[in-house]
Amino acid sequence: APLGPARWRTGVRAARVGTPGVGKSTLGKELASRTGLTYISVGDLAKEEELYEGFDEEYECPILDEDRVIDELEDKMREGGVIVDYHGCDFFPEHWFHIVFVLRTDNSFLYDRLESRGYKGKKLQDNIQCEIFQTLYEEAMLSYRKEIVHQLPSNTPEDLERNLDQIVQWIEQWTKDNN
Ligand code: DAT
Repeated sequence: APLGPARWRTGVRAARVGTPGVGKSTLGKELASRTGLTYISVGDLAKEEELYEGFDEEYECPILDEDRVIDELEDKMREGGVIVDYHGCDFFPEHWFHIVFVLRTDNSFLYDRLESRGYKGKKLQDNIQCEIFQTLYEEAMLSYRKEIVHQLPSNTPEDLERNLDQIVQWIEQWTKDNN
């Protein structure tokens, strides 16, 4: 049964991070439709509001203006009940998040996903390396208390289902403990 909004009156602020292609937005949209959480994709927000401060020629992508992202999100964060997606999380204020989920995908799966998204050459290689070296997991562990950082495997549709259940459970527990 879908969860009613009343069950989701929560102040929780969760982040979900991971290398491009691990499944953040897929999971985010499902989660938003099953819960009352507000789903915020920092990438989409930056695109809509043009929160950029230049262009990276090497990676052919705009450079995020982190300070303006933080300003834009401040009000929503104060309200709570949000889940924020971005590949990294080291520039967010530490107090913003009660829980940080790091999605992880094995190389073979990730390679195919990024290739079919049109990534190639250096961009493809660097993103695969980022996952191999667990760069974003380590970044999360350095930026937040270790106890709030959770890794979730995201290889198969079964993983997606399990992750949804787990995240819902963690957030329900947090809400119980903090009301
Ligand atoms: P991200 O938002 O992290 O860049 P995405 O949600 O766009 O990633 O997912 C990239 C692709 O992988 C997309 O085609 C959906 C697929 N995918 C995501 N999670 C998956 C999972 N757990 N099992 C199988 N495929 C998945």
